[in-house]
Parts: sequence; structure tokens; C-alpha cells
Amino acid sequence: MRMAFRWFGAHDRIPLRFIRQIPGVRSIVSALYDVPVGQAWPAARVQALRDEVEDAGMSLAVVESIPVHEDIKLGKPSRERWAEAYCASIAALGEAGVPVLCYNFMPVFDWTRTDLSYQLADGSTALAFNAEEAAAIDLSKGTSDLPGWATAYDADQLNALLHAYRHIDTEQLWDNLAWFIEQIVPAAEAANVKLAMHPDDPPWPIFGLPRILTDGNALRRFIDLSSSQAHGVTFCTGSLAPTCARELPQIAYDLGKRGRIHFAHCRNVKVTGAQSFHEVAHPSENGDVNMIEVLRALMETHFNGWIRPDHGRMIWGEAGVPGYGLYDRALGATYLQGVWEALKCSSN
Ligand code: DNO
Repeated sequence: MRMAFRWFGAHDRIPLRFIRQIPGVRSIVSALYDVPVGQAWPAARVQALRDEVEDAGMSLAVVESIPVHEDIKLGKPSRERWAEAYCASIAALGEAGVPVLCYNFMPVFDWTRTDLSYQLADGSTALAFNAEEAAAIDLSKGTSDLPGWATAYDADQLNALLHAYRHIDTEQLWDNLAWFIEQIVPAAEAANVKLAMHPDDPPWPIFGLPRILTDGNALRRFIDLSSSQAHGVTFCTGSLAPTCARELPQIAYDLGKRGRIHFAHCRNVKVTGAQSFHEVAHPSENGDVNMIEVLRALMETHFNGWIRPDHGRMIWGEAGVPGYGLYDRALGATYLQGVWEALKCSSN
């Protein structure tokens, strides 16, 4: 296991030199944030990002993410062109020596919450999703009502997209995903890049849009789309926990034994009701994820990829990108490494 930390590039309030000071963190997860969705990533820019990270004494281990164009998810004829560009981006990662690509296949919205500063009992704040609040969000004016997505789409753009997805049911989305995997796996093999699909977050359909990578069975079905070892997942405990918290260690064993976990996001959540949860600090006692058993499963299946502490709470008066402050994620990184070290000692 290698501990990594997400960095949002030059605009991140948290500089690389601070990340370098977190014990055990030598690997960075990052991306190019200004390439329009669908366009091929220029190899020189990926290399410049890699060099910047290396100059700070770390390595660029994972690109998270290269967004997948909606036409691919919708199965439109133009998908051929977007998939070609995607393969060119994968090749650019390979040329820069980036070993892992984390990506997702969620229609329209990536991770979604109804509250970005939910108050926890200790005065810290965390991200939350509440089914009733989600049902009350009005998307007819675009994304202005949706926390974290305010400026993403105006009313016309969003209506057109939501309309296009009316014809895409779950099985159609699976077919479109299978087609895309068939296109990109050879490019990943040629580039020596591991593909790490991120599960849907939250793991259920939202705003009438289908979501398919929602639990252990879905991940097993996903893995079966290709026999290539380049084809795998990002094992994200926090995304999956609302549908299958108790099965997480078993899912990690199953996928880990097959060598298909290429990256892990470790985060804890507390389920508060049907399709409702809030995030908590990383240690097992705070939420529904048994982090020790998840890490044990990864260790016993010889996981030697990267783990990053996922969303932290906002603590100690820190302000910043929701879920991505320095302090609580740094505590998460040391907690996860402590558990790993203890498991390793007891297994020797
Ligand atoms: C949220 C992240 C996701 C993730 C993408 C991967 O904090 O875990 O946005 O980066 O879904 O493609």
C-alpha cells in the first residue's frame, strides 16, 4: 500500500510542500482541471504536472479524473470521436509515467450532496446527502440550487441533458459502458496505465438519472466486462457504504483476489435513513465502514496500489474546498497508515 493525497493543482490552497510534510505521503493524485471535457489531454501538460509534483519531492501516482463525455454515456454516434480523444489522453498519461487513471461513469453529475457543511456534534462540519432535501432541489433553473454545482449548467443545457437521458435506462447505460470499456482497455494496456473506475456517489439514481455502479454486484458485473488486468476499480468505501457497508470487506476480498483494485479511497460515513447519510472522521468507530476489515482484506489480497484518505471534515477553523481540507485528511492518512502498520505486524 502506498499513501497518496489529492491535490487540485496550482489553485489548491494547500501547497505541495504542506502535503509533503504529512507522514508517509509521497504520492499525489491530481488532474488537469482546465481541459474542456472530451478534448485529448496534451502530453506536455501531463508531463509538466508530473515534474511539478516531482520537484516537491513526490510522484504523480494517479490522475483523478479524466471526465467522460456525456455523448459516450448517452451512446450517441459522436462517441467514436470522444472515445478516440479519451484513448489519446490515456496515452499521454502513459508517456508521463502515470500508472493509474481514476474515472467514473455517472450521468451528468459526479459526486452529489445536499449539504456541504452539515454540523456534527463536535462542531466540525461534513458533507451530507438527505433524500428529502434532494427531492426538493429544483433543477428547472439549472444547477443553481444544487450544493457544489451552482455554476455547472444553466437551465437550457441541463434540460437538454436531462431530456436526452430519458431514453437511457439502466441496461442501456450498461451497454454504453461496455462499449466504452472495449474502446479504452487496449489503449490502457498499450500505455501501461491501470483503469480504476470509481463507483457512483451516492450509489443510487438521482434526479431521474440512471446510476449503475452502486454496490458489490454491480462492481463484479463491471469487472466481468473485460478480462484485462488493466481493467479495475477504485475501491471507494464512502461511496459504497450507503448501499453495502457490511459487505465492503467481502467485496474488497473478491475484487482484490482478482487483482482488480487499482486504487482505494478510504472514507467513513454514517447512514442516517433511506438514501441518507453524512460523512464522519475516518476511524471505524465513527461510522458504518469497518475500516480495519477493509484494510485487512486489501492487505490479505496483496494490494500494493495507492490509497488516499477521501473527504475529511472541516475542523480547527479551516476553510476550503468541501471535503478537501488539509487537517482531517492528514489525520485520515496517519490513521490509515497506523491501521496498516498494525495489521502488518500482527500478520508477520
Ligand atoms: C469526490 C471524488 C469524485 C471522484 C470521481 C472520479 O470527492 O471522489 O469526484 O474524483 O468520481 O471520477
